[in-house]
Amino acid sequence: MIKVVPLLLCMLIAVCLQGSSSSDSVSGNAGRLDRVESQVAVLQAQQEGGSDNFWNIGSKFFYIEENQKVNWHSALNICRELGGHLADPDSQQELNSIKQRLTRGRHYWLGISDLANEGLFLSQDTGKRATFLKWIYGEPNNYGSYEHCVELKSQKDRPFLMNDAPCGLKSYFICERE
Ligand code: MMA
Ligand code: CA
Repeated sequence: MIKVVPLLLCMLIAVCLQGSSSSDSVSGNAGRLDRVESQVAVLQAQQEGGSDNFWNIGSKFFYIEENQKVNWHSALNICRELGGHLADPDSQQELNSIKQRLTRGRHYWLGISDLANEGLFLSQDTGKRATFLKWIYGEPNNYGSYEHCVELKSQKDRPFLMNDAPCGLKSYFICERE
């Protein structure tokens, strides 16, 4: 019996080593790591953001994530897990209320993209054309031809306005709940 345990351990290690040596499994591990990372991000947002941290404007509730930067797709996922969606402000009044709470110099993802159709910016929530777009002068410019996700950013002392940015970029984000 005493000799069986090390033997079993050796077999287990051999199987694991064999598994992880193929390139398939390397990318599999990367995928698993991504999923673990995104689960951790959700847990963190749930803990810090919880349902109580949504604040009210009119008939909507907003949550501003200021503790972790994530790519646009993770931001989508986290907002869903919090029971809402990545925000798409639909009036100047709403944008003004949100702007007051943002931190200068930071970038925040919104739930708007032209991933499906270059130049056609859709609300992720409705699947329809975004009704309220307030671009920084010169935007959207699809800089480098890979900017498909919309963020709020402020330059120096200018107000927060929209910019198209690479979806893989890690930024803070704003969730919304009806
Ligand atoms: C950055 C990036 C772009 C934006 C330009 C404006 C250099 O790229 O934020 O999305 O359009 O700045 O100069
Ligand atoms: Ca841009």
